[in-house]
Amino acid sequence: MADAGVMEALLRRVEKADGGVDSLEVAADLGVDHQMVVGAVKSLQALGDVISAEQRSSKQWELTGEGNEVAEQGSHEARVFNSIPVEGIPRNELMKLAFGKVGFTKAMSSKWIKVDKEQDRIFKAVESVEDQVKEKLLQVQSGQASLLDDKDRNELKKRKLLSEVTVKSYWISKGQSFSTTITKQETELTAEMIASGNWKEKKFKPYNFEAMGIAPDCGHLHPLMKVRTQFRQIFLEMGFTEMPTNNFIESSFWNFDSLFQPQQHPARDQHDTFFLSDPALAHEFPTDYLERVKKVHSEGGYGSQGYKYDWKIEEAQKNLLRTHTTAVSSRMLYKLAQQKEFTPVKYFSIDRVFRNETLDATHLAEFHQIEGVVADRGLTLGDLMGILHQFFTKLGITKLRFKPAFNPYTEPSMEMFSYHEGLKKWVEVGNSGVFRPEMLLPMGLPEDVTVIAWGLSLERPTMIKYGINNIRELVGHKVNLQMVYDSPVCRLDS
Ligand code: FB9
Repeated sequence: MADAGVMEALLRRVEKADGGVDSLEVAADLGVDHQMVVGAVKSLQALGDVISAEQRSSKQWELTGEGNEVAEQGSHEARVFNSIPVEGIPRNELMKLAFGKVGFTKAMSSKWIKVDKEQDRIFKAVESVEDQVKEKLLQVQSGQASLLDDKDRNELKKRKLLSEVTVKSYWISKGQSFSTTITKQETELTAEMIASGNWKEKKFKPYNFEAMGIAPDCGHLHPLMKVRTQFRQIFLEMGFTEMPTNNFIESSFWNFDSLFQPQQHPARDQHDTFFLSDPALAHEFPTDYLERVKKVHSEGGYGSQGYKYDWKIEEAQKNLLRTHTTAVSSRMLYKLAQQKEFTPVKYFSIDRVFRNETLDATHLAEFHQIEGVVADRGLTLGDLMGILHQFFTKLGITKLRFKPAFNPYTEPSMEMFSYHEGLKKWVEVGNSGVFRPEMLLPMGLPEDVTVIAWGLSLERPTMIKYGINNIRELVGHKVNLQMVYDSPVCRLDS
């Protein structure tokens, strides 16, 4: 709020003025800085339609720094004249004075001084002089620049004692609700005002819809969670149902055996998997299903020769931190197989998985796996390619390539690659495949049902979308929480 005194003084001048007043003149009248009057204008405008203020530019003559010095101490030539004693002064001594050179030239041209060449001394040529330059500058300083003619002003401008500046000011006139008294504006309508009815006499501050809201002091979603929401939305609009993934701990049976991953597979040993010490073993399995899994691993079946090894339940009982969400997919497909009638399904999951792997700038011992699963009669690799194109297009990825790969539980399998315009190279964007019959048939699914599935991580797209290079800037104890607060909303398709 501006100075109330200046505001009231301004209103009084506007009231008396015929038409309006200029803010520069008001500032000169009140002897205050122009910015004080501008502040009063802004405050009065905020009170409603008390005044009307139009911004305008005008040219104004102002003294330069040197001009102010001359107005105070006299022109160079006058100061040279006044510094010459009766007996004269040696030329070189005069030239040592700060105003010597310019003053000597001007005083000579005004015939105020003369030079004795033999002695090289300078003498006064007249009794006294009138310092008109100083007088003119004092006129400008007191706001009477208009008394000078163009010749004078240009001469002073040429000597860099005067400059013409553009000054922004306001032309202030009465508004529709003009008043010389400043009534306090209410900023809120209270119950008391309504009950008493005295709101009718009050003035209310107009609502400023342009004002920025106060940042709410609230929680902030981590970028991973923002990206997860976007992926979840993509799956939901594709008709997928989210799987229940609320069990980080899994048995080796569901994480590996049910996926036809043999018990001697390297991924199943300590250096790739986190096994639990307590409770170390799981004990509850569907017994008839477990027997079929044991048989398909050790003897084969369903047209497969199996792995021909001595499958051990003790290995299947080992509890671990799930290494992929495909363990959940397996549980869901087994449950689906228990239905009397098979119905096609589309499942997805996005949740944490754990791998005892070498850590680096983009890999930690855990990540979020995104997985899509479609079960229907007669699905083919072409269906998988088609749904992958549809899924990745929603991520803004249109250039997709497939490369043959291997997974223990899918055949055929493919890695997906996308051309990254920024990096100018093809980057891996996931893995996929058709679940093997040795996985599906022991569950009891009909022989003509095929299941296609794919997976990718949540961290990789998040790091790319948010421009984060080191995974430790995204997750872990070193994360800068301000990054979380400041992270913008996520739009995957743009
Ligand atoms: O996510 C990965 N890359 C990726 C994904 C999306 C993306 O989006 C761009 C912004 C638009 C960019 C990159 N990858 C898979 C590829 C690599 O990052 C890879 O180095 C790391 N992989 C993880 C596994 O690493 C141990 C990513 C993770 C991954 C790999 C495979 C699966 C899931 C996650 C799977 C599967 C699967 C296969 C068949 C059936 C069911 C599931």
